Amino acid sequence: MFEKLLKMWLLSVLLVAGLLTNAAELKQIELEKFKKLDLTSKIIGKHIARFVPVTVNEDKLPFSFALQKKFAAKNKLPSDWKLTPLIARTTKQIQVTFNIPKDIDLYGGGEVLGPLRRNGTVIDLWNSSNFKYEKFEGCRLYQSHPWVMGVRPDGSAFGILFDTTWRAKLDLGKDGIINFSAAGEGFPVYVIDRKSPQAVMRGLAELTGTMQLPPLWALGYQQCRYSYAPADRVKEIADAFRSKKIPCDVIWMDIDYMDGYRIFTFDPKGFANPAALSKYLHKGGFHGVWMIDPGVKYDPNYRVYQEGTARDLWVRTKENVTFTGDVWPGKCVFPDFTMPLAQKWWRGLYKDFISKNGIDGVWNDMNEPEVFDGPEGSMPGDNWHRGGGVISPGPHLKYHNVYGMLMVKSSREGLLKVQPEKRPFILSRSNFIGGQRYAACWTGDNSSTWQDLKVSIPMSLTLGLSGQPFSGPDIGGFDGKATAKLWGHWIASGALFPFARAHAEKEAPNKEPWVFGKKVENAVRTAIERRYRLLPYMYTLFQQASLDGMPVMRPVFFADSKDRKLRAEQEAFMLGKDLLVIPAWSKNPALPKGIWQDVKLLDGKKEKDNFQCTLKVRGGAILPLGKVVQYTSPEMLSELTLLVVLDKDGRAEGKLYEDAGNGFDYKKGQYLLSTYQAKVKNGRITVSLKNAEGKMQRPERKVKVMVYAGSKVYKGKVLDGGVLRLNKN
Ligand code: NBV
Repeated sequence: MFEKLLKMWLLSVLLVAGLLTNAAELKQIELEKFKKLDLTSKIIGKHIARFVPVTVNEDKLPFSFALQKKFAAKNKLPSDWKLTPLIARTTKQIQVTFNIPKDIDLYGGGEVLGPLRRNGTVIDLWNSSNFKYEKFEGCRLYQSHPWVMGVRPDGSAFGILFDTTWRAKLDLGKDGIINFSAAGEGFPVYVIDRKSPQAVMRGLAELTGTMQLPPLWALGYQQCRYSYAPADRVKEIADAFRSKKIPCDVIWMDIDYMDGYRIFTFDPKGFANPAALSKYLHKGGFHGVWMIDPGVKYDPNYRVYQEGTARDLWVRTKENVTFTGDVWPGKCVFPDFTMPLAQKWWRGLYKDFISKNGIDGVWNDMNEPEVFDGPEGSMPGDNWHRGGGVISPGPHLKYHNVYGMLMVKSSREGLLKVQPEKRPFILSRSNFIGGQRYAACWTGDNSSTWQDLKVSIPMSLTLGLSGQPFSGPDIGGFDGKATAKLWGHWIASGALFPFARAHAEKEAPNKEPWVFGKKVENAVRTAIERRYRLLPYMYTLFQQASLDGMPVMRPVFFADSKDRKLRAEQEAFMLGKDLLVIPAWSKNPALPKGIWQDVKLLDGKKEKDNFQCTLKVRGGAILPLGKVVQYTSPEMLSELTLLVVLDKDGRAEGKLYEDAGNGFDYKKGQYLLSTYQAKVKNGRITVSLKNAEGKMQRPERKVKVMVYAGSKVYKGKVLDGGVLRLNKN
């Protein structure tokens, strides 16, 4: 009864205030004067301030979806604090404005199309499916990140987090004004002001948390299509990878494995025995990831529908009846993930699904949610979510942007419950800032075009700068026909993204690595072998990201944030701080100053094939490389290679993180974080283990060392932990 009254009251207030308008039903509302709001301004962390309109009780802030925890106010704002917002409201919306000097470069804003440097762009924060990126004039995609980072000419930086889930617009005006306008109630604004972009990224991680360390297999190369079906086709694809000796860790099962697109079911003909399929995959060294959408088929004879209906868990319309909308299975109902009961039930659905069928990972798609016959391809903004616990009841307009996030949070918890000894792997199309805590991300339905290949780089860089380190595109392009040349170039850079998976649309011709002829097949093998060789370095970067939020894939300007020439570079990119990747098609990339040594990764193999990216290692770095294997396993580190590039003083240092590759023993110290160093003294290069952290036993293994010093390369071998001395002559 209370809930009903509350709902009626809130709906009437919102309707009067015009807050429930969405683009489709925009009424012409008279332009009103903005009323400036007084703010409570406090320091809540190291160089992190919080600004809250006095209309919002600072001691009882609404639950934040973005933040990983609550932050208590610590101190007053110091008098020299630079960035303070102006917050104002009309009855229709809240506006937050920052006046910033014009010479600041802006980044972030999450999953968007367009350039890395985002000055002058406008982002509509309303999670939307966007097939071929064709709709919404390039300003809206599947995820929302109300966040912007600014880099000043001197290399210092700031970040602004607008902590609201309501539909919003982020306008990064050319004229030095950042303007964020949102429907809904007042909300806190967080400002991080620190010495460097890296320090700001750490601040964002302090606020919104980090990606949990994924299982090692999720870093391997992955093959997908809509859909590999029936099960025999899945096996055929897996077998082809092994017989052609193209490394691969994961095969993906898209919606056609289901029985009539009913989630948590299997097609009785094509996938009669999913457990046997999983067993087959596992035997070949593969893992299987299977799709689960949020739409539940409206079918009184279907268990999932029956259970959710009996528990009364579906999203409702404003008239308080169950909302239905069309998706793949036809008419569907949608779990109201704001309800703790719906979350609990959803978690439980994974129990049998995972344990009986040997499923390794889950792919949550369509979770904006996409609704074919709904306004702007989703649910009406005035649909009603009932909430519960920390989440208050509210309209879809308030919870739309976190629908996907709530779904993947619950999926992750479900997986953890069934297999507490395994690290969950979930890939999600929709999400919200902070969602890196629950799922990885791919950038949705792109096309096999050069434009989409090129934009995949600023897209993943921007996601990294918005807190999500684990992302990548559909390699090769989802929609349409790929030419051999395009596919070859796409895999060359795509294989070096944090998430590396090729995909193809249902109607598209086959796009497996071997369908484009021998030349491309060989280039694909080389590109993927390079990834596997780099996996120890990449896994070390993932571990760092899981601790402090530093992106795995980074913009070139991270190499020198004072060098303004690097600020817009979006063809070349960095993996960590030591490896620069330059696609073969990149004409004149802006590169950092200093020693950047061209390197090869594959012994005795030609890496020059017109497709491969140029790889450059920073002077002063040591990169740990593994053996080329067909799929991730401890075998890859049975022999370690240290690729050393000396700096101008003849020194270098680098780290290697290793653990069991799955499970949580690493949290109890079962890992090894080794720091290797190289020094030149009296005409001799010494390479040694500087120190090590963690309780894991150091494997008995050989270390091959390759030292680049000027124009010469010195090679040697040593037992891991020992000291190698090479004569420099
Ligand atoms: O499940 C089918 C596809 C999937 O392959 C794709 O990756 C998702 O982005 N899904 C969208 C629905 C249909 C897209 C045309």
